[in-house]
Amino acid sequence: MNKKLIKEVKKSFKSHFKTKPLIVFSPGRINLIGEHTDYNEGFVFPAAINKGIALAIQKSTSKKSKVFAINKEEIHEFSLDKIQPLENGGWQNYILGVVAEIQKKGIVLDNFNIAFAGNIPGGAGMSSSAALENSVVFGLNSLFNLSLSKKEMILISQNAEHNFAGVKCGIMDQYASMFGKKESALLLDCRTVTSKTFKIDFNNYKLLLINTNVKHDLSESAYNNRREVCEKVSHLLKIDALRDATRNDLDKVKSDISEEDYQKCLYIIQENERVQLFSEAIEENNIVSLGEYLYKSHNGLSTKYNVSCKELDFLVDSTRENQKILGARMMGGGFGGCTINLILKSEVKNFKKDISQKFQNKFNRACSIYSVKLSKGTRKV
Ligand code: GAF
Repeated sequence: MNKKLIKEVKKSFKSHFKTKPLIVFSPGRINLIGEHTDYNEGFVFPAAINKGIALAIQKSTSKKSKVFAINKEEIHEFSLDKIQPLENGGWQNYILGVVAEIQKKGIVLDNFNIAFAGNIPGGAGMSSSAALENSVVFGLNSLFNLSLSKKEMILISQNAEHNFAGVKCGIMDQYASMFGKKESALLLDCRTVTSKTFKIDFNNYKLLLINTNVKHDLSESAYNNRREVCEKVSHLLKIDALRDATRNDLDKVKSDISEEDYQKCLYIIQENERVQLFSEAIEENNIVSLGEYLYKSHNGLSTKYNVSCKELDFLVDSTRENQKILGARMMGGGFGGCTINLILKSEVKNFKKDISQKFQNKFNRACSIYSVKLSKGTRKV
């Protein structure tokens, strides 16, 4: 599948820019567990997948840099001086942001051309934006021999997201997309930005993603608002981040904060613990408890952290009575996107048919279902 994508990008670049490009593939990600814990300096458990962005890049002698978004059939041309975010910029801002963040380091770039295309469904919570940012920074690093380390590159990508897309994201998506390993997930400590690799094999079970195909408005402001709540309470507790808090600590400031904020912080403390328990269960090959943690995570995200929506809740609730599904939860930032399900391999076909029908009947629109392979991170191809 990616071979076709890469071929298409190469061909399109050559026909537009008439030179031979360097090609980068940067994957999207899934997250087994640990949602919204990354910006609390906690733990997350993501994996890079076999869907992503293919990007072709080469130096240019013209006075401007040009980027061709193949899927959208849109070209953006810009000068490397005084780069600013575009007011209604979508994909353009991820690219401009990466370039500007590289320049902030005092690095002088020459003009370049890019063509890119992707196969990550947009708005699905599978980090197409991190994949795009990483592909650009990785491509520029290779093209101009910038000697940036992978860690420097993901921080550039994250800053691009903060300053050009306006989302104060954590480091999970950029890390997973850059450092992903084949057939593995990464238990990432977002404080030290280091990870432990876990080979993933769920015996007779597999992961299945179901996309609600909805992305609700205000998801970005709601995301930033969650982060502000966490930081406000950390400040009150005189700690760097909620990673350092226990429920006991939180109870001591309960009367100083609203019940909603208390519940949100409690969710973070509990989710962070769950990531640890989940990784222990993987080590013990205790697949049944993995499913239980997924449900607990969803309950917390939905009722305490308040980032689910009716479509996600419906998908998760529809699995609860099915003995062949061990667990499910919403994945990513929330307010739409996908659920991740741990399902008996032999049940996949039945379940797909059943849930598609139920979702259609309930919301009068289709959901989409994907199987993904856990794959390597950003690389030259
Ligand atoms: C989004 C963000 F980009 C991540 O940093 C993370 O916070 C995630 O939402 C929620 O876990 O994908």
